[in-house]
Amino acid sequence: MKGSGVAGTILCPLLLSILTEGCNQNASTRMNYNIGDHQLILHQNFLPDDEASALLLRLQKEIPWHQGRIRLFGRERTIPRKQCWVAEAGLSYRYSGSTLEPTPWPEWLRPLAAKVSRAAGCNFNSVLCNLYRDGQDSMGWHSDDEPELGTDPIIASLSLGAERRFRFRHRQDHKHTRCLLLPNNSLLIMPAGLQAQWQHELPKTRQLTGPRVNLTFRHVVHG
Ligand SMILES: O=C(O)CCC(=O)C(=O)O
Repeated sequence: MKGSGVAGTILCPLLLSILTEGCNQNASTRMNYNIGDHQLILHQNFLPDDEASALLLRLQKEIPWHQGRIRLFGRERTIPRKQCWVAEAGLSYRYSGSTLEPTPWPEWLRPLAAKVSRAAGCNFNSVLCNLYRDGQDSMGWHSDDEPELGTDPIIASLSLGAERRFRFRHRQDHKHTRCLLLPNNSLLIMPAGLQAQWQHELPKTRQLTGPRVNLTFRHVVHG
């Protein structure tokens, strides 16, 4: 009896801390969404909670963010967000009349790229990092179909921070739309073939919205 009392005193706090730890960690889930003939996968709670929070802070602090300019309908304008193109040397990225020169991979980002590559079944060698400071930062309609991504690229998009709406519209019929909510710590996998038929956008919102970092992992086929 005496012995079990001592064991109980030791075991109970241990058991309690294991159980509480379990409760604090949101379970990782995987959901499928159909857009036309394409099946998108949304992993919620892709990373352990504390890892996701630490990563969001580190990305905001350590990525060399800049607010670039693009050419749209013949006019040059400042983009409504900050961005950084991270890739191996020589892999530049051209879109909307501007060229993004690669920032070398920070060592601390490589394990995440490997984990995202495993989840998507694609060997990503580059990532476009986007920082949306608040609800007025956004990204307009486009497809990720630049020639350097090859035909029918798979794109994996990790969202950290504020939840935002993400919209799709069919390239031939703009009235045909779909909308997804991208929560904190979620990974959206856009399958091969989607970009050729659908565009996507991250619209502005009037709601009070904190910062959000989005990482879209890509495979560049030539430099
Ligand atoms: O921030 C997002 O979720 C969208 C990013 C995006 O569309 C892109 O990088 O091409």
